[in-house]
Amino acid sequence: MARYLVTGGCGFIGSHLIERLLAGGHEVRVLDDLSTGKRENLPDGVPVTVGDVADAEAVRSAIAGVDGCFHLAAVASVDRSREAWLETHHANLSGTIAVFDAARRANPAGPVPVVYASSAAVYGDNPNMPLTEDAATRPLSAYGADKLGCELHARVADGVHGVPTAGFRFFNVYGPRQDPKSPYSGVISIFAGRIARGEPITINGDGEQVRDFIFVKDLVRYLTAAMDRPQSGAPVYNVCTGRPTSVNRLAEVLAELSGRPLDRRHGPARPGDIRVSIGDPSRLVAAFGMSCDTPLEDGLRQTLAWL
Ligand code: NAD
Ligand code: UD2
Repeated sequence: MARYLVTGGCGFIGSHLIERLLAGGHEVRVLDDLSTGKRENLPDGVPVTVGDVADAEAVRSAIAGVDGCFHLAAVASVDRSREAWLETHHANLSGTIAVFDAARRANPAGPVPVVYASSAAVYGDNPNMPLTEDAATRPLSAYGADKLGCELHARVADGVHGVPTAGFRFFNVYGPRQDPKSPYSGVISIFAGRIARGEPITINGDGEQVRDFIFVKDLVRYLTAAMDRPQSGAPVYNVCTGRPTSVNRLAEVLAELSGRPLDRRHGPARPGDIRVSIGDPSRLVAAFGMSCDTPLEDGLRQTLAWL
């Protein structure tokens, strides 16, 4: 049994991670500003401190005495990072440095490990698919630039301050509790919500753009495995399946699984939309001995069942 701090624990991915940690008998506490997260995402009894992860004092007090920290708090939206550049930078990069810094003195036994969320957004418009971790990083957004900054500061945390870290570049994550009503939500939760309510969906452009969709319950297994075996050298891993799915195909499968007719409209392509995003999961599989193996249909069924 260990004690963990989960920043952003009231969010979509954080709530699944906490479910897994509690099932493993661990003690969990959360730091979250509830900007997109909800307390209802968590079972009763999980202590939540409402605070900003960029507030160094709030982080120091939340992390005191834990055995490790899962750092997921961020403004998880490329659009928001364009609208509120400096504000999202505080949360996304300064917040991460605050966590690494506090991890140095979190425990009298020494620095504690930090497992943190990065993003496929660090690759930007790199066209060399599938993307390996060694592919060039060329972020196109403030969000992607800040996630890359987190990875650079993880090297400082490890090399200069002895804080073990592991970073995970999530591709397109989906599953229950991804808010279908948020305009910043992923395509799966938007389509699933609209199709289930019998509303039309809008496909941006021709719909033949592809993504590498990962089911949230597959993802959280890597986070806990990395915490169990902290490594030096600030490694980063793609979290992806290596399998492409087009937006058109996604819409068709969702309509079929929900037993609803598909009312699909095509809008203009989203400015700056990436045509193909596929990751190479080889390093992830080699390091952890497991792959993201939930078939898309099964993950979509679970997502629809939650609505
Ligand atoms: P989410 O919005 O559901 O969760 C983020 C959580 O962080 C929320 O509970 C929010 O209230 C909290 N938060 C935001 N700003 C904060 C601040 N300044 N201080 C404290 N708490 C704050 O999003 P998610 O999809 O669960 O994302 C979790 C992590 O995964 C984020 O770091 C995100 O960038 C990363 N990520 C997600 C995806 C995806 O497809 N969902 C892809 C790549 C990376
Ligand atoms: C994802 C992440 C983003 C960043 C980026 C990295 C989400 C929500 N966003 O952006 O944070 O990590 O990857 O490259 O996970 N679409 C439609 N109709 C809709 C909504 C979306 O056609 O109503 C299309 C959209 O134009 C895109 C695809 O679906 O081609 C996926 O869109 P998304 O917003 O879910 O994710 P993405 O890959 O743009």
